[in-house]
Amino acid sequence: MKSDTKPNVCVVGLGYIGLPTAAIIARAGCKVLGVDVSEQVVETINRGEIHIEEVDLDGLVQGVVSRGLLSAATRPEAADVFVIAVPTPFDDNHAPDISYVLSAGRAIAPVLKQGDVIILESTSPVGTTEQLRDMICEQRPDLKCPGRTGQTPDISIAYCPERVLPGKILEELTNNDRSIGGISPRCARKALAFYKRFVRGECITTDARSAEMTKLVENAYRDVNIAFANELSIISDRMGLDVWEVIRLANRHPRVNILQPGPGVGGHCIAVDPWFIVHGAPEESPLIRTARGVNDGKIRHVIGHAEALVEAHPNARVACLGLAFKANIDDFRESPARLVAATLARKFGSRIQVVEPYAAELPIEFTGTGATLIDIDTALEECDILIALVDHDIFRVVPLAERADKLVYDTRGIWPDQPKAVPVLAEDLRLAG
Ligand code: SAJ
Repeated sequence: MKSDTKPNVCVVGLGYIGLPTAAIIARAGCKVLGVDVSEQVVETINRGEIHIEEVDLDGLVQGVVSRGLLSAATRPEAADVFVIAVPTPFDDNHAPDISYVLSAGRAIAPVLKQGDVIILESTSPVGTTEQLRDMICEQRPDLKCPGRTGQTPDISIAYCPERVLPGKILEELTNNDRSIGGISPRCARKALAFYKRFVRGECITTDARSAEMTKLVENAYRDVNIAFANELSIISDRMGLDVWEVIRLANRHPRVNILQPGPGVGGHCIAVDPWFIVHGAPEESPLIRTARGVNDGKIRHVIGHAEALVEAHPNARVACLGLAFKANIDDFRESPARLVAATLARKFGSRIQVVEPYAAELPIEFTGTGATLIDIDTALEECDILIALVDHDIFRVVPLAERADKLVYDTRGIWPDQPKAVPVLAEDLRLAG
């Protein structure tokens, strides 16, 4: 790849990160081939359409596909830069599964040539980029791999995690700073030159292992801080305090910035990535492990409270507000709100209604429960109990006048003006019932 010509790029994995990344690289003028194992995803993208929801992504993909800069296929082809953005889930024991990363490496190995740059973006346990390198070395003994030879390597390999927020992916892909961890400093420099083409944020080079850990640490930091807020909310319930009032006041301190309690932590990153650290250093990570337990425990706490409230009012109709894992998005995967609503639906059947403006129908686990999907106006007209599970703007703006006579369990603190007539302790609710 000559530095003055635009590289051809192959992006492996066209999910929530891979597709926006491929589109942004194409917008910068590089010819991009997106690769995905799903024929359906490939066909959708080749039509200029998208299979995921993300602000402004549809127009961008449509534009770069119609200009011939982005196309998709199920198999990689020769390119100058390869970007791997495939999932790294964990198993039942919270052990990370890097098999998708390794199969992506196996898929690109046959088309690699001298001068190519391989970049791993998937969130990965420390050491994964080196494992990827070792695997490529085995597949292509004819290529000199970085860190495995004293000579100048034929290819460069680096780790460069994304750190974008769903709902703001395109903006953050361009503007956020990036850590770029090379297997060697030379690899980092090659990857840096590539990211400079489309990233406006600062790109900071380091080694691959530090970059891998940085990504995990960022999400563990947030998890630990949300756990603090969630623990405060459980303590406040016990003491009969309004946790949002306490946090609001504490945050007036110039060096205190407590996050917001909620029904637990959802999504595919913050509730997952801390386990990669715990798995790598189990004895040394009691705080990070405990934070995971506190945040998962908060889901059970909310279910217990909600069940007690519904049981205490046998004739009341109940609206669960929200299924998404956070505000103003249509992503229901790994969502505490969805788990709470489904648990209530299984237990209380048709007494439970769900309001989710981002859903066309209820997810599969609601089938046969008798629960139905209704809109917010119907909920406000027909339901007696409101359980606020997601802080969607459309819920926030409901004025007090329309909910003053309701029993409200607000797990997100969206209605600070709600009269606190509802007993807060599950024990109190049982007594009240
Ligand atoms: N949440 C709270 N209270 C808060 C903040 C969040 O309960 O004060 C909950 C949310 O409701 C949600 C969960 O935490 O259920 C996660 O939401 P989030 O907005 O904190 O983060 P994600 O999962 O959408 O994206 C995170 C981001 N990481 C950090 O902020 C450190 C993002 O920058 C990463 O790129 C992304 O994970 C990722 O892909 O790793």
